[in-house]
This record gives sequence, C-alpha cells and structure tokens, in this order.
Amino acid sequence: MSKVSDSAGTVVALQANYLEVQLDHAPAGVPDRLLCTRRTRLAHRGAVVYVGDRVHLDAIDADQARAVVADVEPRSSWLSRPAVANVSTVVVALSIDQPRFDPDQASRFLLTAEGTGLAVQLLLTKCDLIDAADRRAYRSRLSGWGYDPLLISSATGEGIDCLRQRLQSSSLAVICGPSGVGKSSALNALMPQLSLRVADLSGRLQRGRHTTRHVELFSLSPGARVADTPGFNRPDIPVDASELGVLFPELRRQLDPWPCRFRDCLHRGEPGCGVSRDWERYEFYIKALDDLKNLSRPSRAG
Ligand SMILES: Nc1nc2c(ncn2[C@@H]2O[C@H](COP(=O)(O)OP(=O)(O)O)[C@@H](O)[C@H]2O)c(=O)[nH]1
Ligand SMILES: [Mg+2]
Ligand SMILES: [Zn+2]
Repeated sequence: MSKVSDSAGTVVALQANYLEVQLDHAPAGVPDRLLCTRRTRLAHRGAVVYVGDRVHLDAIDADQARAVVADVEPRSSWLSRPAVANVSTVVVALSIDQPRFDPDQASRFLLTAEGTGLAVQLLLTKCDLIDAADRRAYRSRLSGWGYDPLLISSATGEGIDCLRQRLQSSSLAVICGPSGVGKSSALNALMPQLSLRVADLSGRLQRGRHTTRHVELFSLSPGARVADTPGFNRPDIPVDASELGVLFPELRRQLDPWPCRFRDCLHRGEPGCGVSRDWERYEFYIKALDDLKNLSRPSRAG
C-alpha cells in the first residue's frame, strides 16, 4: 500500500458522510479523485466542509483512493442555496421559450444572484426557438437591464463555444435558474462526457426518483469548474429596502455619475435623486420596494 503525505485539493461533491476531493496535482500512482473523511479534530472545532472548499489531505491511500481531510482553507465566498464555497460567478439561466421568458421571474433570479455580491452573467437558453429579429429584441431589452446576455442553444450548439470561453475565465461558476430551462443540457453540451440527466420532452422531471439536492463540481478545464444546481422556481428577494437599488445594474450605473443627495435615497422622486424613471424595470423596482415595506411593517407595529 503506497502512502503519500498531505496534498491540496478541492471538494467537488459530498456523499453522505464522505467528501469527494480532487487533488491539484496527483502524485504518480495516486488517483486524482479521492473519497475522504474528516479528521476528528476538524469536527471538534465545528468546522463544516462544503463543496468548493479548498482542503489539505492527509493519509492518502492510493490503492483505495481514500484520504482524510486534515484542514480547510478560509473561503473567499459562500452561497447558502445551494451551499457552495468559493464561487466566483453566478450564471443565471433563463429560457426564451418552453418555458416562456417571464420578466418578473427573471428579475427575481437576477436580484437573488446580485445579492451574493459576486459577478453575475445572464444566459438565455433555447434560442433555436425564436428568429433573428426576436433575438435582437431580447439582446437589446436585457442590455437595458444592465446585462450582456449570452444566447445559446444546446439543441443546435449555437453559443456553446462562447459559453465555454466565459466560464473558463471563472474559477468556479454556479449555474442557477428555474427548472426546465436547460441548465443540465447546457452542461452536457459543454462536456458531453457528463451525460447529466435531462428532463424528458414532456417537461416532466424524473418522477419517482428522489431529487437529491446535491451539488457537484465539474471541471471545464484546469482551474475552471462549473456546478449545476437544482432549480428553485421562485426565489425571494433577500434584502432590505435601502439595499434593493444596488441589485439593479441599470440603476447602479446611474448612481455612478450622479450619486443621490441623500445616502438613504430610495429613488422615487426624492430631492436630488440621480436616478431617472425612464427604464423598463423601474416599476418592478418600485413594486419590490413596496413589498419589502409591507413585509417589515408588521414586525415594527407588533
Ligand atoms: N428546443 C430546445 N430545447 C432544449 C434546449 N435545451 C434543453 N432543452 C429541453 O428542455 C428540457 C429541460 O432541459 P434540462 O436540461 O433538463 O433543464 P434543467 O432543468 O434546467 O436542467 C428538456 O426536454 C430538453 O431537451 C435547447 O437549447 N433547445
Ligand atoms: Mg437539471
Ligand atoms: Zn435616488
């Protein structure tokens, strides 16, 4: 039995009590993915280990492809839903059709993504279902929202190379979005060897099988990983009123040259406000603001 002393890697999956760790540089004769347990000392310290964590291994057993996680490095970021550490980019995937693009739902996903403070990219899927004029319309509409949307089709392969390029400049990208928009299909198009399960054409999602809410990281290239996430269909907007505005890139952009006179400005006509009302999502912004206020009212009264 060959043993190698400690080595650094990334947690790419969790399975029950085991962590699957991919080594940065597997020494000769050592598999690059190892099934690991946690050193008891770590558990005693209350250290939790997440997918995405950078770890140091001990007691590597090359024959059994096993090791022990001895230490966890500090994380640069942490997402709670799904729980993933060290994410650098959140990719929001939305389909243009089947299911049809829904601006309110789109905004909810984008605001949730912006709330992480990480880089956000917008992916519009199933672009094979619309014509060139509609594509131009979607591009210009979403650039008005402050995004540079990437249109892709996993069915025809359009935009997949661009997606690969965008993801390769990100050390860890998490793809989120409603179920059925084609997230797994896009990852399969990028990495055909994955063969991720895809919903059947009736749109029914794997009935009868438990939808394990597990996350797994896939390597697109050395140093660029991607995670598919189970979709949630209606994310909440997770902020208080004074922080809502900065989650809209097209509003953020307006504050840059003309900051408002008051730091707590909510941008609805206050004196010295630097934000215009002339943008598509302004009404959505005002409505979301009202919703947040209604939510906070009972607790203040009671
Ligand atoms: N027309 C078309 N259908 C697609 C495309 N990508 C995925 N689909 C279909 O959309 C359904 C859901 O895909 P899936 O990848 O499971 O979505 P997920 O829930 O976001 O992972 C499946 O029936 C796919 O065949 C695409 O680019 N064009
Ligand atoms: Mg999927
Ligand atoms: Zn303002």
